[in-house]
Amino acid sequence: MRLFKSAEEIEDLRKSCQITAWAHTAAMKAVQPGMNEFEMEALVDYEIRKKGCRRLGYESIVAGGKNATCLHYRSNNDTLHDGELLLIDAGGEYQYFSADITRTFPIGRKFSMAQAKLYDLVLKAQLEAIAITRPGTTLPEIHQRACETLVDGLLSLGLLKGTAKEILKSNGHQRLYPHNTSHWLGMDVHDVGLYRIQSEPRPLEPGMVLTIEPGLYTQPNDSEVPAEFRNIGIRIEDDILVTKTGCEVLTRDAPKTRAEIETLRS
Ligand SMILES: [Mn+2]
Repeated sequence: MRLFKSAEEIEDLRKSCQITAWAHTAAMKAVQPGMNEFEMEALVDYEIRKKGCRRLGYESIVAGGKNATCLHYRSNNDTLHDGELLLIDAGGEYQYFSADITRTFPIGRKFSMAQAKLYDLVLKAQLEAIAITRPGTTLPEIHQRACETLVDGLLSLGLLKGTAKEILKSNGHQRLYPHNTSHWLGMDVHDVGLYRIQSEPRPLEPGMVLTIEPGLYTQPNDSEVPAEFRNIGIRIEDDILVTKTGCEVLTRDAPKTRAEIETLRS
């Protein structure tokens, strides 16, 4: 019952996604070097609640700079520095339905060259994964598409060595992309519902809602990563409704191209 959303449930999710998208946009406008992560956490919380969400769907991740390379960072109490990125993973809950959005943007005015290259790659992987999301597609196929795009890009940027085929087979990219691309979304942020039926990946059907959230995370001491690319954590996450003919990005109001983000930061 919870895996397939009714028309009324989709309207509630649409609302939580829209409110959460506005809150992320407000955060992009508001951040300034010298602020603390908890100030940004409070701002997102306020923006979500003031539009009618009664609570958050989960504890927010507000991670500046190297903190974003720690996947489940929850301390949210560090100072934000110019030249670094801020990753916010936060979602409001409206009528018990939770959104789940991640955006990553500069604390200063612009992405550095290295940050921009990794950001554009994550966005490309996300857009390509969204493009194949329709009835019949499976979550492993979506993950595979995201991984293929990331690996191709990481090879050309010099963060991985070898051939794409070998890397994908041996999961050599897991060092930089250590999590999955999707989960079900609804009353719980990781909603209930089987991912496999008789051990086979379950094909998507209209009315299902999932996240698509590729990312890249480079560690400070990773000698295989060129120095300018180290200590960067980027994730871009949207909430996707499967429709009869394709999909609808419920969180489309949250800006995610570099041009849109840098306009908000200027
Ligand atoms: Mn998520």
